Amino acid sequence: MGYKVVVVGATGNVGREMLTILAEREFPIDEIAAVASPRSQGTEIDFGDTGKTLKCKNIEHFDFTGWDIALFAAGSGPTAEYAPKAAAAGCVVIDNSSLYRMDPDVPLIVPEVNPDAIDGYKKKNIIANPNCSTAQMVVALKPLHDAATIKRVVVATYQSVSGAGKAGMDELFEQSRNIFVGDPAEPKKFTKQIAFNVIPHIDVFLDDGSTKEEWKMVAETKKILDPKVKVTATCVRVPVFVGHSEAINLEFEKEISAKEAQDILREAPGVMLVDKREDGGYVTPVECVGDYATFISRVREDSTIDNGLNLWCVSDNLRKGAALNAVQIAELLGRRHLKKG
Ligand code: 11C
Repeated sequence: MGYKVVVVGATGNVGREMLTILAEREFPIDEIAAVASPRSQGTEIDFGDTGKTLKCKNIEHFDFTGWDIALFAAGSGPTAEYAPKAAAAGCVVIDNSSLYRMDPDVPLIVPEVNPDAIDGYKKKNIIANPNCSTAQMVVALKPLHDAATIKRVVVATYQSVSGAGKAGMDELFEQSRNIFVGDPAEPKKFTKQIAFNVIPHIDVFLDDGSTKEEWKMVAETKKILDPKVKVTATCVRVPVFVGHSEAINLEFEKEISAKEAQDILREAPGVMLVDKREDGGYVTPVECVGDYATFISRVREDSTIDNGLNLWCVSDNLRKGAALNAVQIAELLGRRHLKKG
């Protein structure tokens, strides 16, 4: 016996990836529905490589009664309207937007890091999925934090355009083509040219000069990993289609060598260590696309501080950063709370 699962926002980058991953991981499903905005009603979407095609239903008329789990990839606006309705109808919402992440009554879960926190989901019947740049970072940090207690994280991100949705991907493609043929490369989705450039700005600016993406990395890491860990972030958009990269500097309470960290990371859940200290002996974003792992490379000691390490962290932002983590949460929910059969 399986679950009745709804994917809301099924036509977007993350919604499509959710359907692919549900099929790929053979999530036990009795019935699946693809739901989207009224303008996508009737759009046909593949349910992964199952051979099954789903016709998108209109969110405005969808009744969540009798459905077990809804994976929301719809953005904060539609989520604010429909997630409470789904939750009130008894359908557990796993939400990829930022809307509920900081709600004390909503668990924010990365299954490799804080699985026990899921037990609090019944307060609202909603579970939040973190921001992509946070998810991959905490997967890398958790085993090192357990071993030597992280005091401070300094992170710079190199985030792909797919984090900004299909429009971001289209803009990188069109600008690159336009530059080659000598046409103007006007920014639309991004604030400046993204092709052959980098932009130190993701999400809105806050009063202290940081951006909301940077704030999310701070606040979400504290909620998922440990409120005592200090985090400072600089988030940068780069001309890569899929795959976020992060240069992470860590300061620990206890001594930890690069060799010890490599040994820990080699065994850590969700992590793939690729750290050969030779030409090409590290992972780049194009190599992580379509994979489940958070890849770690370039682990080395930082001799400018006590107990310091540097590392390079790469993951598919549409997978571990979004759809995969949401499906892993659904799997965890099934194992712990919604047992079937
Ligand atoms: C980006 N990280 O790369 C963002 C996308 O809070 O879920 C995801 C935003 C979020 O633009």
